[in-house]
Amino acid sequence: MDGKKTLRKGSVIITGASSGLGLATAKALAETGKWHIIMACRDFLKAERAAKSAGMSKENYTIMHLDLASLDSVRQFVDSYKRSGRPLDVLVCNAAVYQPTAREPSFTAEGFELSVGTNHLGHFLLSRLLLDDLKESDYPSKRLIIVGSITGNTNTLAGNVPPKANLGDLRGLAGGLNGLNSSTMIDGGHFDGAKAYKDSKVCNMLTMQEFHRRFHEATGITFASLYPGCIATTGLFREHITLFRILFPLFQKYITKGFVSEEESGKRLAQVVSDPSLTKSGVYWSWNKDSASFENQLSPEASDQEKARKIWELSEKLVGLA
Ligand code: NDP
Ligand code: PMR
Repeated sequence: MDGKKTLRKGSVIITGASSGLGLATAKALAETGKWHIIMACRDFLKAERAAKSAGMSKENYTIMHLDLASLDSVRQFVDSYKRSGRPLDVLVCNAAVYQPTAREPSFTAEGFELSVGTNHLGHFLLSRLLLDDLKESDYPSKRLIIVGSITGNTNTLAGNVPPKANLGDLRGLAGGLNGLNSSTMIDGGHFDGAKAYKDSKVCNMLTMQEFHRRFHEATGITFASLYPGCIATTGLFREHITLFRILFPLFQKYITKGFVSEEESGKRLAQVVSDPSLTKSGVYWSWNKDSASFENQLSPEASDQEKARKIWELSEKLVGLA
């Protein structure tokens, strides 16, 4: 009898599914017919157009409003999701902003520097508030995935391109990253948009590991991060100068050979969402030249347990959980 039972569709929330990696992942999962994708996006119309142009069929996705640069919006999103009565099987924290040319910092609704506020703190609150829903899922494999990057890892060539990620003693984070009574940078230094992004990715990778240590055994949830490859054509580089946007994909394709198409990157992240063999928790996945996944090594800072614990505790205070 059990053999005849068909598995229900999995429910997966993907933040920032209106472009780039998030959209390509939504498309790849929708095409299997086995997933319902909740596209958690700040721009509803953009997301709707993106889903249509990707050829996703209506019954495979729902768009829900989420602005990660506002903790109120994160809470409202979580409330609406819980009220929808949908199970939650996988949460993918994918959205990000990158401000390499900004001379001055910008801020989230609560006054956190925008890159760390959006990429790390918004996702931190979102995943903390949805953890119970994941816990309750009866799906064969429930997962929480936080997208990381090579550029936050100083044990790689890419991670050594200045400005390098460095969280220092976390004094800026402790002060709220608001530029008033603290620096806007986690390490307390002067504002640098490119560094703030890389620092936020280190926070993403440390948060995934801290989740793993705190909750994997008790909940059975798989926590994972990944470097999807250099997807040099996405909207992430929208604020970079035109010359960079022209040369960067060529540089990555022909010189570093780290280039990956949006479609291929989407297949990689979709694998981390749904591949039955990728259930190991606490792993930072990467792919080799033949696109086979492997467990990658994080830099000393991106695997520093003490820092992970401190970031967790400071972030809890900043987002109002402690
Ligand atoms: P895109 O800019 O194409 O996608 C980012 C997504 O995040 C967009 O959908 C964007 O929404 C959304 N977003 C930004 N701010 C917010 C917000 N405040 N609230 C909700 N959503 C928001 O970039 P990528 O696809 O390249 O980036 C996706 C992930 O991949 C990021 O985590 C990035 O760090 C990671 N990554 C990317 C690499 C690359 O080479 N591109 C390499 C390694 C990692 P909108 O469409 O409205 O702007
Ligand atoms: Mg990098 C193997 C070498 C490699 C890889 C895989 C990347 C990925 N980069 C590499 C090398 C280099 N980059 C070198 C040698 C240079 C100096 C010329 C270089 C420069 C560079 C710049 C200016 N690279 C960049 C930038 C960016 O603005 C991008 C960035 O840091 O965004 C945060 C970037 C990236 N390089 C990558 C990847 C994946 C990125 C962008 C995205 C990200 O990490 O999320």
